[in-house]
Amino acid sequence: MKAPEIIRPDSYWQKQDEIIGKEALATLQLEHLTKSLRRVYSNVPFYHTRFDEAGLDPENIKSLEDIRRLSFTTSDDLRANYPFGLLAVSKDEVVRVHTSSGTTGRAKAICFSKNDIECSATLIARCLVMTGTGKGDILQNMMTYGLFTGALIMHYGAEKVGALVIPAGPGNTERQIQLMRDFGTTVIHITPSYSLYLASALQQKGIDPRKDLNLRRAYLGAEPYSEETRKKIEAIYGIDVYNSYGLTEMSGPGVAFECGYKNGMHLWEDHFFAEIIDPETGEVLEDGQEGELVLTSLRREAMPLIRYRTRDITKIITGVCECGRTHRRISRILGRSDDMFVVKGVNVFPQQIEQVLMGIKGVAQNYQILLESYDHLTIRVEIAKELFDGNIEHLLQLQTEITDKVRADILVKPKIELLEPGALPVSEGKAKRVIDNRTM
Ligand code: DLL
Repeated sequence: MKAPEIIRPDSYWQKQDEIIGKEALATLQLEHLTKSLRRVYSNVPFYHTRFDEAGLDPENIKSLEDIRRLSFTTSDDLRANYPFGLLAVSKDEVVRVHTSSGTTGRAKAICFSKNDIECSATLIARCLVMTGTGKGDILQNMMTYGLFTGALIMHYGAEKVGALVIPAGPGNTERQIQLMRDFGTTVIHITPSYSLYLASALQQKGIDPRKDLNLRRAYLGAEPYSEETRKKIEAIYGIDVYNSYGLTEMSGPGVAFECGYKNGMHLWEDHFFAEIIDPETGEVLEDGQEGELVLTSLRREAMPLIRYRTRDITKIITGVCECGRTHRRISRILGRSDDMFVVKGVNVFPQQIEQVLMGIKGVAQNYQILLESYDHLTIRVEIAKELFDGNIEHLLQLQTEITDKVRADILVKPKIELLEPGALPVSEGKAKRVIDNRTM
């Protein structure tokens, strides 16, 4: 595979504040933050009370750090105010709603004004230009169209840069392959888990994506995945894979995105103010320290959120990126603090296990983590078809290799079950990797 193209910010995108000095950025952030705080103070009773409780006057904001006096907004606050409780504009200014259901409980509804849609499409356009997608590209959008932001927000941004968008949605793998061949798809937007499944479907049909398709790059996001998974997908398809991060609460995809250097995701700080906190104490951490990402939307109109706890664990990468963009980068998301599980007293993120599995030769595309008790962990792993050739020695060796490598990484010895490809359920949207059957 040839080295990815490095796209430097050009003058058009500089106008969009893609490249901006530290001080100019801080000034811009403060200006937008002040506007946002004034809007929510006047229009959202929930925030009005919060400001009063903290003794904070939005007319008197002197620095970005002043918002540290406010307590965090959580997903419970969104649920409690469902559907319109946090609206900062009148209802007739709202042109769209997206929801995010999370793992438990009521949905969280996020409203968009016309300008919110325009801003999110512009941010996606910035991400696409940064990674080389534009006029002449054919982008097959395999994310779910509907209440989920994944497909629609990307769709609007991709049209903005002049790409031809195929609104395929996920699933119906036969048809996906047909579309890719008929239209000569050059870019796919897809979840990591579905891209792995699609790879095995292509293999089964004897299609070599490197020779038989026209693909050049993929945008993968909406769920955590490891660097090993990226490498695996890049090798199978012969393409560049870029990590894309976002959440409905901040308008969906386009919050942070990798450039050609693929070394962390540029978080668009002219639209979002980022803090990393200790998830236990809420204390704000220094750049480089790992913790939970907290975001404040600086330019959303319909439903700006102040100090929103994303639950995503990451860190700010220190230093400036070689591409020249000044927006700070966040590292690959390690996992959600609520995905973390404890086995034998050890904290484990599913992604740590994925990282180990995807680096082992013979391991195929799908796996599942089964929790039956608090001191025991079973991992079901699909392995390459050829390994089921009747040679039990090979299987035992692979089982031992997986057991040892996982234990070395997470410090807990797992039980490994080897399965044929296709044995585990396939997800078209976000994958459910952990089955937790434990009772308290
Ligand atoms: O997943 C938005 C999105 C769509 C992002 C398509 C990228 C591509 P939600 O359904 O609200 O929105 O889920 C947001 O998904 O808080 C993370 O936990 C997780 N997530 C999103 N992108 C990544 C990523 C969309 N690149 C939640 N790596 C977030 C890891 C991710 N986790």
